[in-house]
Amino acid sequence: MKVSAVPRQGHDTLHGFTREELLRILRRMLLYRRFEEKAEEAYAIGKIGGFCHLHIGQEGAAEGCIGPLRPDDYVISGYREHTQALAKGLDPGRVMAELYGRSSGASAGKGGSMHIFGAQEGFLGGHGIVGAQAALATGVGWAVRYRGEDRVVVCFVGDAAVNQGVFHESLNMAAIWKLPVIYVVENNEYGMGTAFRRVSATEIKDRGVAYGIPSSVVDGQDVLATWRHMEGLISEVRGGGGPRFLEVRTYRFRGHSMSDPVSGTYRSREEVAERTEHDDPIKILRDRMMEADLLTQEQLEAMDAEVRKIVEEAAEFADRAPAPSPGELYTHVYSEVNPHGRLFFDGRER
Ligand SMILES: Cc1ncc(C[n+]2csc(CCOP(=O)(O)OP(=O)(O)O)c2C)c(N)n1
Repeated sequence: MKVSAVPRQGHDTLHGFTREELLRILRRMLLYRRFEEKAEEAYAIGKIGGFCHLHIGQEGAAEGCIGPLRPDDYVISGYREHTQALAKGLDPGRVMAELYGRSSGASAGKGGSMHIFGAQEGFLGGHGIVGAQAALATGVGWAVRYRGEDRVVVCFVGDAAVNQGVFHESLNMAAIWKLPVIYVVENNEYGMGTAFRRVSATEIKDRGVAYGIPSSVVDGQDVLATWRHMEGLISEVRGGGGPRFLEVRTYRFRGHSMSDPVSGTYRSREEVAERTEHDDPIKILRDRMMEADLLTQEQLEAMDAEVRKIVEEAAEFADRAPAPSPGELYTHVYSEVNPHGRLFFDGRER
């Protein structure tokens, strides 16, 4: 059985990161993992309803692609976006409260798991229609160019989205207009219950190549390699080089959503167990740091206790807030942009 999505190159190196930087990256990935484990638990006892797609196993892709961005860059994603929202700087309490459907949530409790927004943090959702965010990202990229800014837009889609028509139209326009967008395809090998190899005649990165966009592949379970690779792409795009296309090879450790089985009929339990054992981005970084004497078991335990506390506080924050009031049905419906390009929601500037 093929264990690694791509050959583990450079796993013996720490890619020039300092000990402090490595600790920060590990701590953040641990936070994402514990946050989602808490969401899993809250879903099981009915505190979270509706759809809930966990990102467990894919944390390296979130941290490696978002970590090297500037705070004023934009990220836009699909429905498997909890950890990406956290990586972009949203407060864990506001994200958890959104999952709980509470008024203190990032989208005032009206979006739920699939529709997390953080306008201040440059996190533009959270979208439930597969591939739709690609068109929005192209539009945001166009706006960045129109305003003469040097921000970068990172658009995450899943592997199933690359067969959507909108994805192709978006890539073509971005290439023609040389927009500052990095299209990141998180290839976790399955779209719901369908293996990507069964529904595509070509490799994922060929979709970028088809539109003349420089395209590459990185091992998303190696957060450090992903981070360094993204740094390169970000500086090319910020420098006016036009869009980039990146396939991040990863693996989903849980079912498609909380209401689906972990393996189902489309993959075996053995495959999931094998990949969970060998391809866990957190374990990979932890082991490399320990081997290099940059982390002790005690430090790891202290870090884990610290992030667990943050997650517990996030859940308590979510529990405390009420559901949105009926009047909230009439807010956040229309927005307006004034002639200076400033964005208003309900009369308040965002
Ligand atoms: C346009 C559209 N078609 C179908 C669906 C139903 N649907 C929800 S998730 C999903 C699979 C998407 O898989 P992928 O893009 O690989 O992302 P992943 O779930 O693996 O993160 C499908 C088909 C949808 N939400 N939108």
